[in-house]
Amino acid sequence: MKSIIASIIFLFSIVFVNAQNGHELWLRPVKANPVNVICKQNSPTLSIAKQELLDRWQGDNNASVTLTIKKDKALKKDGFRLGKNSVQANTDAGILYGVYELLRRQQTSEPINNEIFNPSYEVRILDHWDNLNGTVERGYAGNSIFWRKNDPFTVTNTDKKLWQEYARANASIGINASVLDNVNASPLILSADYLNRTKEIANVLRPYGIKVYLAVNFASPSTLGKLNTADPLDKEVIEWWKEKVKEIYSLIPDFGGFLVKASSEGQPGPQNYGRSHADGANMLADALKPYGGIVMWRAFVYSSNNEDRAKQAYDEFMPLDGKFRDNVIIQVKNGPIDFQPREPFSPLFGAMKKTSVMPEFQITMEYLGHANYLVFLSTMWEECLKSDTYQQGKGSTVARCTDGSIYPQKYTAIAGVSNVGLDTNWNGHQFNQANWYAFGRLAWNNTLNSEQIADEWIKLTFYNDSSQKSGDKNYTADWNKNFLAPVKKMMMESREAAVNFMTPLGLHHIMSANGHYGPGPWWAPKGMRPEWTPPYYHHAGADGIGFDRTTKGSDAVSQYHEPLASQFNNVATCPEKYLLWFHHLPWDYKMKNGRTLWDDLCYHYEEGVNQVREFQKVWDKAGPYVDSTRFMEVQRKLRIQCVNAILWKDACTLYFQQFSKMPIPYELERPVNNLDEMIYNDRGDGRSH
Ligand code: GCV
Repeated sequence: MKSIIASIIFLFSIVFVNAQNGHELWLRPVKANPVNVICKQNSPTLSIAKQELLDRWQGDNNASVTLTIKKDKALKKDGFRLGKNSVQANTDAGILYGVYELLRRQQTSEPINNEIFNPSYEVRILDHWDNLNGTVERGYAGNSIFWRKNDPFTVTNTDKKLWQEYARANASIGINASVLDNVNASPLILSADYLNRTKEIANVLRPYGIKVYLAVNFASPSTLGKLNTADPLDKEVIEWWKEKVKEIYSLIPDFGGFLVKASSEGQPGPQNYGRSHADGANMLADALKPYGGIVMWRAFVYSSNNEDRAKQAYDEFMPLDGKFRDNVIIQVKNGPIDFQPREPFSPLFGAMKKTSVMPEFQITMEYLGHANYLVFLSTMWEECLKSDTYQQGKGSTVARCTDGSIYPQKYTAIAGVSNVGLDTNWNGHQFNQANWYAFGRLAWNNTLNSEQIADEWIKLTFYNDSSQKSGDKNYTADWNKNFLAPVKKMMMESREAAVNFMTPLGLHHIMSANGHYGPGPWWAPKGMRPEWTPPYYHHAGADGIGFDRTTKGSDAVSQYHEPLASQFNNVATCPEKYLLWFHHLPWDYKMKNGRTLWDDLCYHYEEGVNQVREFQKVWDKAGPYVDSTRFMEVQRKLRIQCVNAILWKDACTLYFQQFSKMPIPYELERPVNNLDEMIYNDRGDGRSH
């Protein structure tokens, strides 16, 4: 009987589930009920808010909805009060955010009580690593939506339509800022032609409450301006930046400011001139100050002559605490290395007490399977935001140390490295849309939990609204049970699955070089900077595996506040998820579950593969509830993920086995790939397998 019902539902789905390509993201059209919108003021932003209500209203038929702009001290700049039929805010943008919240609640059947909503961070920004030739660094969803190689300065209607769709998607989740170009910045971004195109983009984004920012190259005064130097204390250099900033604001009066990667990975910076990060950041901050602009200065720095890359950002920036202008924010990646599947939080969070600090998350999947893996990153960011730094006593979470709750920051901000490209579905993988969505939601409310975010996203992205409209309660119950629940569970487990099959127990940076995709624990060509090679991180040898960052090793543990420093330092109290991050341990070290470290490592790899296999089953069963295009796209990607998970498992277990000299537990699956072939086939991008 069950199978007959399943077949009927399946046939029904083929006929009735509309074809979808994912371009509409979480904003798929819905049939609106008639509504009367009352709003005394007018502005481009308010017009958008009104139109969204008319197009998407799911409340009572012919209800009257009031939008009111009114000074209200309980509300921050973008905040709003939400009632069943009302939105009140201090600003037009606040009204727009309130309208999107109201519509989302209607569509996901969440209650609407009279409540206040204030954003956790003032600046909620997407960093696009988009190059001016149209390529995207670490982008896996096609070329840039902003820049292109051919005919780079013509602004077409197609461009404008896409920018508008992008802006709307961002506004709907509270994102209010975009850095339009790569942090590995070309000086050309500050030339007249590119600034004019930036102005055109800003004009489209503005009504959606989005300010544009630019990543700038610190050497621009010499490379673009033809000065002899870019020394931040040089008078001519200071003048050059002032003039440049003036030019920018004459084109874009609400320009947000600069993002700077300086003295990092070969990018020029103040250190080229014997100056400090503070000298460089403050010079730019002074130029922006009269216009209300800010500088986001990145703390992503490391060199090859340090015993432990994980310590370097802290070592370099802590002595500068308190030396930055109040319109400088130090942008810190979630972990001390570089967007790995799992890292402990960066010790800079909460430690810099007299300087504004903002978290930087990576939405694009550089180290997490590009656009091929299903990994819901919200759980990773939640883990970071909720980590307790103990810097001001218990409860000093990363979230509270960066959102102004603990330290009096003049500006608060959070950045996500964007995963947006020209692909029809914007993000390369249908489920990568959930990561864009989750970033926006967490930037708005850094206490949200990932399960709620997943729940919202699935409902908005996949619910078959034609059934909803027909009021088919049975369909909804069936959908909740057989689609929503298992898909949500899969998303919630997906990050742990990736950690398991890639870098369990605190391992990190053991991927194949350059492409950062497949496994490459062996990769260490002669002459290569050691901190770019996996053996620098895993330290596998006959005596064991893991990076000793205890007080007896690199002492990175001491960068954390007590009780964390002691907890991480002591192998008995160090959380096992960070074990090999902080400790170098013998292969027969006894884990809490009684297994040897070696056996447990093998079990984790196997578990990761099994989890992906389980995801395949979940998705196949979900087939009847999804349109065929998106269903097949995800199905294909899960197959790739499964093949890769097996490859990661085989590569890492066989490679490490050379040192452990212990058998892969016999109850586990045998490897199906040979180590020598995997090494031979590794071209450095892990894609050759
Ligand atoms: C934009 C890593 C990435 C680089 C990136 C860099 C950064 O090293 O591999 O592509 O450069 O981080 O965040 O600046």
